[in-house]
Amino acid sequence: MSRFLVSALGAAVLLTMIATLALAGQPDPGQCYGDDYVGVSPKNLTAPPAQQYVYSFTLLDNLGTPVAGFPASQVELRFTACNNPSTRPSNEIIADGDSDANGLITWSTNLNWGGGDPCYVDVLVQNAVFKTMGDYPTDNCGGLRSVDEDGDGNVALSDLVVWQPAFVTGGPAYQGDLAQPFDCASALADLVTWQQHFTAP
Ligand SMILES: [Ca+2]
Ligand SMILES: [Ca+2]
Repeated sequence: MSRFLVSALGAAVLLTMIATLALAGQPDPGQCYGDDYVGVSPKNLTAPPAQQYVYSFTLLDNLGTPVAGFPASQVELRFTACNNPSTRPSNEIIADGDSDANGLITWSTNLNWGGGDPCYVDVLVQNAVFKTMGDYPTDNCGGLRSVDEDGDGNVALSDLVVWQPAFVTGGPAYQGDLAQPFDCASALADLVTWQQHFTAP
């Protein structure tokens, strides 16, 4: 091998190492992962904890190492595709807190609003799309779940009127599948979640 080739190879290896190190510690869209669907409720703070909606996303860098302490303000759920009535305070909702030691970042407090919708929802990290949750009917299970189905800010019998046909006919899931973990099916467990939010203070 010529001396030139050896030094060129050495430089290439060095550049790759530098690039790898530069990206280490930053969330990598190819490594990060999260839940496939999200649910919201205007009673998410008062419903029994096991029935409260939580959206989880895990931040990993290019080496698969957890990114801890990543600021909540830079990780958002984006609802711009959602057009049904809703009480969400804004179209981009930041996480509840910074990522933990495992890179886990969650939304629950900030999902305290209502309105079901067939829309897709994006996960943004520093304004870049890291994940897109499916919309209905492109994804048969897609869409934003809410015990406040009609998005008027109350969990009331009018929402049960929306849930009931989805239960009887088996869809759409975004209206009938209200219990986490979302399984795409509409069953009595989903009615229990609705009831627990309905009776919460
Ligand atoms: Ca309602
Ligand atoms: Ca279900």
